[in-house]
Amino acid sequence: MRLDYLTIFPDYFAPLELSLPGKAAAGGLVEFHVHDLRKWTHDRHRTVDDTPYGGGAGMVMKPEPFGEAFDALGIGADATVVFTTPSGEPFDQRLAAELSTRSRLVFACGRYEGIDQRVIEHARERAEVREISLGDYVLNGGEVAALAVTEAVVRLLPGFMGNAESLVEESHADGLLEYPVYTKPPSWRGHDVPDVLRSGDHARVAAWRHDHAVRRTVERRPDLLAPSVLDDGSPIVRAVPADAGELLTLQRACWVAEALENDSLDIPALHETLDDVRAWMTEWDTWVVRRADRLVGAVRGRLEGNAWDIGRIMVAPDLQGQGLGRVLLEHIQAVAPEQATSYLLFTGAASVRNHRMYKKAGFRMRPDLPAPAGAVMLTKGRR
Ligand code: 6GU
Repeated sequence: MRLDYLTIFPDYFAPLELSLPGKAAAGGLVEFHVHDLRKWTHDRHRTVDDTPYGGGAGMVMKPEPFGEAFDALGIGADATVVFTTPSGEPFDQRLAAELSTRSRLVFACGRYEGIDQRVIEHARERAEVREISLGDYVLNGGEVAALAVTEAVVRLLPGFMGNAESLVEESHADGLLEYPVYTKPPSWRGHDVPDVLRSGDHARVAAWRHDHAVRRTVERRPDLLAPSVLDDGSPIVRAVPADAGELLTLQRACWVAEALENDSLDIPALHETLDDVRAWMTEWDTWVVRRADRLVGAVRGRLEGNAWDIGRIMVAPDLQGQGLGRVLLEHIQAVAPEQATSYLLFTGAASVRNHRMYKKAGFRMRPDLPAPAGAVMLTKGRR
């Protein structure tokens, strides 16, 4: 693979000589060619930018130096031109793998407010073009992004890695984050390696690793997991601030039955204001489910010490009795963070239907634990 870099800061690419990419170059697997874009300017100041048409802040990179560079480098159908820009498509392992199949990558590194759009249009007429972003934040220029893309791509080239297995096992290869890893010594500064990893029981080790990969992914990157879905396919998704109004309506509707069953109006869910709901949404991990655009179910959880405190399981009155509450309860347990060692919830002391559902789900009544007036606590250990 041949890689070219068009930049006004060629020094940024010194690291290509180092470490693994450097080794790949020395081994003949890749060729790096770094080009100072100013080489293709002709004025005394070697100008590469100018003010934007239409006005506005900042400077735009001029088209001519890029055009001349493409000509000089013979950019044609065998090349993929990569524009690194915060407005590009998100870079991920799948894209790295795709780029690793190309024979030539040409990185055009933007600085200032971006590159004149006609450069991208022109590049499309002579090569494949990808506009790529590292993520939702802004760097000063595309150079660091081009280096990151390079490292992710080059290490996937056949013959690059000594150990092909570590390519398969690493984070993202199977859609999960990697499990925690340990090496010697078995005990260090009061922290022990989990016993199962030293047991020699390969099946238990594999199960532990999978379990922890899933937990990490749930906690840090729930977007990587297939969403929990109801029988009809509606996904359970994280609540957004705009859901507050519908949550308020739903909880007022849902807790009337509780009030009647427990013969008390003294239930916070019935009295909260829109601002109260907005406030607790910032403190609780809240999930909602919609059916035909209507918010019909919700649940929330938050950590209290090592207990995952579950609450506000609500199902629209017309949809109760169909198992939706049970699915929401399963979901909120599944998304509990790694530190959670138990689940905790409370319900009205006279809410018999709730008691039945929670008992079926493995919760036990805990009359020994303090509960709000007229309510009873239930707990369940996490496996
Ligand atoms: Cl590719 N370029 C710049 N300038 N900022 C970024 C980026 C790229 N990716 C994330 N932020």
